[in-house]
Amino acid sequence: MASITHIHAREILDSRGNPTIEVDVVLNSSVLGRAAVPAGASTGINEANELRDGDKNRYLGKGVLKAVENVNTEISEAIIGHSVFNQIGIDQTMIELDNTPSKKRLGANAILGVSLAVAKAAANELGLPLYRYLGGPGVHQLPIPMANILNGGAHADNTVDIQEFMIMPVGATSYREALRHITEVFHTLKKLLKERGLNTNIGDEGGFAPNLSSTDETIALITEAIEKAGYQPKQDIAIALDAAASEMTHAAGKPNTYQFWKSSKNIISSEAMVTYWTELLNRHKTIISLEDPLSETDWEGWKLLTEKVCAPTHSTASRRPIQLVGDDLFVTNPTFLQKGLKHNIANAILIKLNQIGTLSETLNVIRMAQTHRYGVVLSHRSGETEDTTIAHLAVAAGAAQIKTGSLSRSDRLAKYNELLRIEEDLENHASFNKAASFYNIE
Ligand code: 2PG
Ligand code: MG
Repeated sequence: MASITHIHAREILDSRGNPTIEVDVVLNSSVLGRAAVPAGASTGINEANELRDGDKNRYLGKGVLKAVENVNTEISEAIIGHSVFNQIGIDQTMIELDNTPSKKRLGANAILGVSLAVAKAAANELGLPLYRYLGGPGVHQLPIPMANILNGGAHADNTVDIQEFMIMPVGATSYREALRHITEVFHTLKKLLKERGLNTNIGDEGGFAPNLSSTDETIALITEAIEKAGYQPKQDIAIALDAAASEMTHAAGKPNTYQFWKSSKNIISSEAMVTYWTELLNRHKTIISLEDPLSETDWEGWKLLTEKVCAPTHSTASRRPIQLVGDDLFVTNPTFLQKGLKHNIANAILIKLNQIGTLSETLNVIRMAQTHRYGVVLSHRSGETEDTTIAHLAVAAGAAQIKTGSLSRSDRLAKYNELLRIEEDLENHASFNKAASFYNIE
């Protein structure tokens, strides 16, 4: 039996220079599994709890030494001796040991670090890449990137309200080609920004962060970059947005109201926000996907928008339904996804491992979404590391969409490059197509 003999956690730094936790799991065969945990900036209120020290004398309170200590003592004691292949049992042991609904006693960051390092050690023990260990012999689907090329909101100090403007290479026939298409658009956008005297500095996820005056102007600029790079907007490259609207509710200071806080002082109602989105989608047919257009507490607003833009009966011949992705709304949690399924809210879920805190719970939520034909988008966090687990998980789970930032910054490219290796490993069995990604709206 391949059993766990040693677990060691350490404090490392993420892409924003903030501390995060990395865990090594060692087996009796001396095989090692190592995983690092990411961290968000626009975090949902119902996310699993990230344990930080709060000691202002270290890393401005952001140290994770308590989480490290929890892994090196309590969690190690409970897990050492387990078979490395008993992923569900190990995850369950940690959940019970923590014994809080939000994993706040031991820290979801501590628990997730161990959970992922266990899976990696198991894959290494078998001599398999992680995606094959997690997905089995039948996996072959490469995900379509949802690549962030322009940053705003809480991810950049500019005048852009919407957090993420992303492009999706829906017309490409392989992952390798898809990556080339979006990278060419990224470089073309840089050229356009330069020509117009706009800033080409980048935000947290590697997208550009210029000062633009409106969402329409930003979309027009990205559309121009798509065309100038030689692609057809919508058919070859579609646009996806993440509004991160919970942040707009925080800015407004009142539930179910919104403020586009960087460009306007006006506070608008949930109904007005729904109208804003339906009009925007009507003006820009290139948009295929919209994430968190409303806040995490505004279920009524979500329901109204879903009725207006998701149901095929509401679409016209010229306009397919839109993918509506719940991030803060669902927080990778079966309870919230269940509520969404019950009330027909949204039609896709963003999957972030650290929102729920273990690998096996994440796999369950993905399965639940797929069973109900909700789209699945595997996602990074704005604070990342060189860890490439999400690239493997996207392929293993057949998620078929991955959101992992821009075409710059090694923390983001680590995932894109890993997908190139996976595609190569699958040889001519790798498939890549839009239909597999958008079964929820096709
Ligand atoms: C999001 C994510 C990732 P953060 O809102 O989708 O892009 O941001 O990690 O800051 O929550
Ligand atoms: Mg989001």
